[in-house]
Amino acid sequence: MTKPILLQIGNVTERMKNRFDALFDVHVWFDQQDQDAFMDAHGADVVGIATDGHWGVPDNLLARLPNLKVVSSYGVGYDAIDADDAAARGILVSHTPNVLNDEVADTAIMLWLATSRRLVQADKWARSGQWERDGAFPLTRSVQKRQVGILGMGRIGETIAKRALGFDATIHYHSRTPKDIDFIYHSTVKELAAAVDVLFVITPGGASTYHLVNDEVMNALGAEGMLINVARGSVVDETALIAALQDGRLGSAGLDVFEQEPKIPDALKAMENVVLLPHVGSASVETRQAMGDLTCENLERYTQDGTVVTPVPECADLNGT
Ligand code: NAP
Ligand code: 8YV
Repeated sequence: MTKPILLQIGNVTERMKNRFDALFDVHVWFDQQDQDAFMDAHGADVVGIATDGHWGVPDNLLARLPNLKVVSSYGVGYDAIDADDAAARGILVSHTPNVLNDEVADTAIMLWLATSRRLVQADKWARSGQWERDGAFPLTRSVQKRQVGILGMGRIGETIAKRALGFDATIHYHSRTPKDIDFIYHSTVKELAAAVDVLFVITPGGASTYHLVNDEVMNALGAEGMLINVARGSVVDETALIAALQDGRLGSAGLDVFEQEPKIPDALKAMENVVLLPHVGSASVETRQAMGDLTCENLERYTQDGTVVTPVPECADLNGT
């Protein structure tokens, strides 16, 4: 029997590839020399897409795949997929929530500690011999007993908050809706920023959060304030961030995500009060394996009973109908 066609966008691990191959005839989108010719030959037979949070589904692809039924994305953030358009076309989109909460929260806390205690500069001081030449490394700022802000009190936001409690933090947050939790709610981002020492950004990306952290928010965070972004580069106005750091209106920043990944502005690279990571929030062997497994399970479940394990909210009503 011929297998249904799965279009693979982006790279997958060997373990994922083997699971895809067992059920599907896999075609890799970026291997196609002539993508239009591929569409003419196979577009009508593509039933599934496997993709990730970075590549998502390129514009207009959904419209060119009339029999597409399921999209399985590796990663929880799906701002690179037009999920409303998919739902309107009856296409089920799945993602990988929860399995990465701990890893991303750990990365956020790591950035907070590294930025506050100047880990990168201290390491340089030790290995360059500056300790011997110039003596003790300058004192840094403590992370204990801080006012901690979470912008986006969802699955990962709450996991960051729990970890921050271990440093005796007072937790403040903003989301569009207050949650049933015992932390201090602020109805605007600016009000949240004004109340805290460190602001963790962990909302989804996309139009509704575009430049939510703007010049006003950075001014409210202030000259001693710290911004940690592990959400999406689009949530923070990067030009305004650079200006605020250069002017000293914002104290420091720890960044895992950027507006034009993998490009990082040279101005940020030059700053000593900034810690930079190359979008590695979930990037441990264990967590990436769990994300890969869930990406496969969503497709496998679809072939068994037409449902997915973890649909995105926009497609929840389609799951099982
Ligand atoms: P989640 O459970 O859906 O939480 C998102 C939170 O953001 C919710 O509390 C939501 O509450 C709030 N929110 C949504 N839109 C908002 C808006 N316009 N203004 C204010 N708050 C808003 O999602 P999650 O699983 O925690 O993941 C969050 C995001 O983290 C992902 O979408 C992804 O972009 C990012 N992420 C990054 C990495 C990395 O490697 N750096 C890894 C994983 C995830 P309301 O709906 O009440 O507003
Ligand atoms: C992944 C992420 O790096 O889950 C997300 O939203 O940003 C990360 O875990 C990414 O999705 C993989 O492409």
